[in-house]
Amino acid sequence: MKRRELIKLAGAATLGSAATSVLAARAQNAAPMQMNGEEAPASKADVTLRIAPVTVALTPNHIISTIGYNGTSPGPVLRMREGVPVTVDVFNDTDVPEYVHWHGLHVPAEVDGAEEEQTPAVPPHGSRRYQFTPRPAGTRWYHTHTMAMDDLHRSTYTGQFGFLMVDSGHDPGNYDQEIFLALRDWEPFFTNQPMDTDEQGQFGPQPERPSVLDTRPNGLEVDSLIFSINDKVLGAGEPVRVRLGQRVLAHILNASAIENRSIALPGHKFHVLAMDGNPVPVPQSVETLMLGPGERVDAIIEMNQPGVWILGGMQDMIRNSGLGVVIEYANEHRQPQWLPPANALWDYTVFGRPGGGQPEPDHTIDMVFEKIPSGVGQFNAWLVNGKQYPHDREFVLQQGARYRLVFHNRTDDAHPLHMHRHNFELVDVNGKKTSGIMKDTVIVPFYGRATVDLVANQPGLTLFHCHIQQHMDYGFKALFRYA
Ligand SMILES: [Cu+2]
Repeated sequence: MKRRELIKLAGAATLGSAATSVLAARAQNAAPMQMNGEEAPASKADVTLRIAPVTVALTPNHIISTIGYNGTSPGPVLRMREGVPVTVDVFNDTDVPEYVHWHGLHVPAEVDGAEEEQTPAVPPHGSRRYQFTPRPAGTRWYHTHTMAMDDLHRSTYTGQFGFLMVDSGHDPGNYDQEIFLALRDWEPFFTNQPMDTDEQGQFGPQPERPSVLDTRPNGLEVDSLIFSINDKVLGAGEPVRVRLGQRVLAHILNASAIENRSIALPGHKFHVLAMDGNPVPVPQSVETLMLGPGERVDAIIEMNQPGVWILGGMQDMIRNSGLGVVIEYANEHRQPQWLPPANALWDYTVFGRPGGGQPEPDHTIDMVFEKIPSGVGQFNAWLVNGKQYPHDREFVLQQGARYRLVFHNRTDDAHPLHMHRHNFELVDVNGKKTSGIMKDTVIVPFYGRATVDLVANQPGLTLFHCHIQQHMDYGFKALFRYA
């Protein structure tokens, strides 16, 4: 663990230096199309995305090369209106086929942006037009969706991600400032000694803990030593400037390919309005947020503690290695402060209605997740119900039916499980019942269990997977079909 402590931040010395603000990723999607020899589409698109190499200045002295959208990473914040059809032209300036996945949208498989669902690829040095009707409203995101396997310069290890805001037209707008915070790690590497960051799940019940643990040596996992919020390491970008009494609406996304993250802002609470873009039944104020890769939280932060604070990762090593942003009140000029929150627990069910109350499902599907440890220098394999992908014809949905999916996590890791093209309703987490929480990604705790209800109302191939890239690549996924 010492190795992380070696990474020192530039810290306050670089505050205010030339850098992009937290809002740098604001909409900039109307750039004129450059054709570069591609065939011109018949009509102008509403949105143009260009996949190409970009540099990201994490600090003035640490500039990385990756792949991004429209010259930046994160890509532009895209804004669409719920129910209003859009045309998106995607140009791929790289040497490999690409997909743009619209995470959280209920769109047909042909445009969802996943090879497994048979969406056509955006060919290398070519383009493809996506046309769909964005729904439902809420904080969605877009990202690449290819396999990376042992190539840490591909797929979600790159900078191909951005926010996608689908507006209903009924946004009450009861806030003074809107900020977008995408949590990231960079320069991933393989190691047999990853740092375990799953604080969650080591507390509480472990209903899926096997009576005899698998003691075979673990395989290679992916780790990182440098973190950011958006494109800046903590202290390297402009602070978020606020005034006493302001209400700040924060849209927070975990765009990591590798790990769940917990964050806090000393002296302040997050009043959680929505998870994965969907309003929660019981908005609550909490001190800590935990997000798995793919998850989003929308929260109001009441600015009522004048000072200069670090909004950042709960773990000292992660935060000190860059996962954070400075929140600076007007006329306050001290060193940014961090204090650990009193309550670090994260519990989805506090935002739901207590108890169950869902209609009885038509069918229940048990899904058991296991890891086959591969040993030093090899990659672990991941099994769903004893098999690796694709589970052809195993998960077949009848349109209109209600399915209760029971996720049994028999591994020593917490997994963010994502269902494409659908939302599901949380029914219980480790036996704690809830209702009314609609999500597209759920963290199933370490040796834990979670149950969700899925209404089969989006015909077409539907990919289900762990949103940790390496787990997905090495078997942790399944394809659902409609009968
Ligand atoms: Cu996983």
